[in-house]
Parts: sequence; C-alpha cells; structure tokens
Amino acid sequence: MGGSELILQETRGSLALLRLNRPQALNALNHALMDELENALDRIEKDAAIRAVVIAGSERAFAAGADIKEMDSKTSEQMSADPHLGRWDKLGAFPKPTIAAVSGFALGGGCELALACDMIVASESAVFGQPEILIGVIPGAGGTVRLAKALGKQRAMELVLTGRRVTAREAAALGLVNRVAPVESYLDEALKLAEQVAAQPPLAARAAKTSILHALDVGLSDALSAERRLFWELFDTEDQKEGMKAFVEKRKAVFRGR
Ligand code: DAK
Repeated sequence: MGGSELILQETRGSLALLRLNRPQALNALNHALMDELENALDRIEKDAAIRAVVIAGSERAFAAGADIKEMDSKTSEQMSADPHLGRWDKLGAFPKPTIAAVSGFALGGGCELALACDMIVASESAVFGQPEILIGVIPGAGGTVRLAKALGKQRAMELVLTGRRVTAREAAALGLVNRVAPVESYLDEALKLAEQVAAQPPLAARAAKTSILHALDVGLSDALSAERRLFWELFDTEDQKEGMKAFVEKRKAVFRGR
C-alpha cells in the first residue's frame, strides 16, 4: 500500500483502490483529504492501465461528512468562494467507472461521496444518511439532487427533512446501494464488481457511463440522441471490431482500449 497519508492508494491489476484514511475524525472530508483524493483521481484518469476505481473508508466509517470543524464559523460568502467546489462535480463525472465500498458511517458529505460514485457496495454495518438538517444546513454536494434522482421525491424528502439514518438493508431496499455483504467481505465484493467492470472494453464503458449520466441530466429525446451518437462512435474503435469478430469466431475478445 503506497500513497500519501490521508488517501491510501493500492493498485490491483487494472483496479485502483483508494482508501480514506483519517480514522481519528471518522474520515471527515477536510480540505487536505479532498485535495489528496482529487490528486489521486487525476493520476488515475491519466493512467490507461487503470480501468476502474474503488473508493473505500475503514470498517467503522466510510466518511462521517464534510469536516464540520472547518465550516462551523464560515459565512456564505466564504463558503461560496471555495476554489475547490468543482471537484465534487469532477468526481461525479469521472470518466472511469467508480464504486464506493461503504462500511460504517456514510453521512452527509460521506453519503454524497458514495452517491457520486457509479455504484455502491455496502457492508452490513453501513449507515447512510443526510443529517445536515440537524446542524442547520442542507446537503450541499449533491445529496438532495442525487437522492431525489436515485430514490424518487418522497424518499429523498424523508431522508433529507428528517436527517434519519438508514441501515444497509434499508438502503438496499430503497435502491440506494447495489449490494450488501458481510463486513468481512464487502471490500472483496466491491473489488469483484470493479474487476467485472474493468474487464469490459474501456471506451464502451466510458460511453455507457457518459450516456447514463447524461440521461439523468436532460430530457428523453436529448438523452436518446446522445446515446445513439455514442453508440455510433464506438464503431470507429478497434474494440468494437474485436468484440464482434470474437463473437463470430467463437473466441474470447481481447480488448485494448482503442
Ligand atoms: N466533521 C468533523 N469531525 C467529525 C465529524 C465531522 N463530520 N464526524 C465525526 N467527527 C469527529 C468527532 O468530532 C470526534 O472527534 P474528537 O472529538 O475525538 O476530536 C471523532 O470524529 C469521533 O466522532 P464521535 O466521538 O462523534 O464518534 P461517535 O461514534 O460517538 O459518533 C457519528 C459517530 C458519525 C454519529 C458522529 O461523529 C456524527 O454525528 N458526526 C457528524 C455527522 C454529520 O453531521 N455529518 C454531516 C456534516 S455536514 C459541499 C461539500 C460537502 C458538504 C457540503 C457542501 N460543497 C462542495 C458545497 C457536506 C456537508 C456535511 O457533510
């Protein structure tokens, strides 16, 4: 395991595993940690050998939110002048597939970080919530928006307006997480899912992700046109030729990301 202090980075074949590492504050997302996360993702984006990313915390906490101690005395002007606001959007639109492996607390910004990933694998001990209302604010990094899109209005309203926490099982029933696994194996489950995604031709994976995110952002006809364009574009890739040829020749395709 290498990397800097607040984010531990490990490479496993074509996967990058990033672990939030600020245990004394339950991985509260302070600026220093977010800087390191952003830098790690920037490096991963440029590394063609990495095809999917798993973001995890510890068994006790994925992340207990943004660091309240860095925000408590701020004015709205200071908050909105934060030069790093764009990194949350950047994470949501990261071009390679991202999977959050969540155990323990995923609250506030921690829940938003998980929601910004493409999929969520939770341990049985995971606890999700948007408790911002309990401290006088609302989710500010996509919580109201992504929860409404993922769960629908009524459910998002309840979670955001009460600040209530939900268990992994309830989160699964709500459609907030993809799968739930025992604490001992949730990380392996997340890595397995990431491996499955990483084995796909990367240009197609990127196009699929782009299309799904775009669909959440625009009307139906725009989304369908965009999907069709992305579909067509893949016919200029070697991977499409290889994938279809391999099918016809009854052999396993070898994808090169070109
Ligand atoms: N910030 C700072 N420190 C935190 C923290 C947080 N969110 N959560 C926990 N800690 C610290 C605690 O202060 C404590 O530190 P010491 O007192 O030992 O120095 C240590 O972690 C252990 O926590 P506890 O002693 O409280 O542990 P417990 O097991 O008793 O309780 C808990 C665990 C997770 C239930 C509790 O710590 C808790 O309620 N934490 C706060 C949860 C919360 O309210 N989270 C939402 C924060 S607001 C945005 C980006 C992001 C955001 C907004 C905008 N933009 C880009 C615009 C996000 C906002 C938020 O997340």
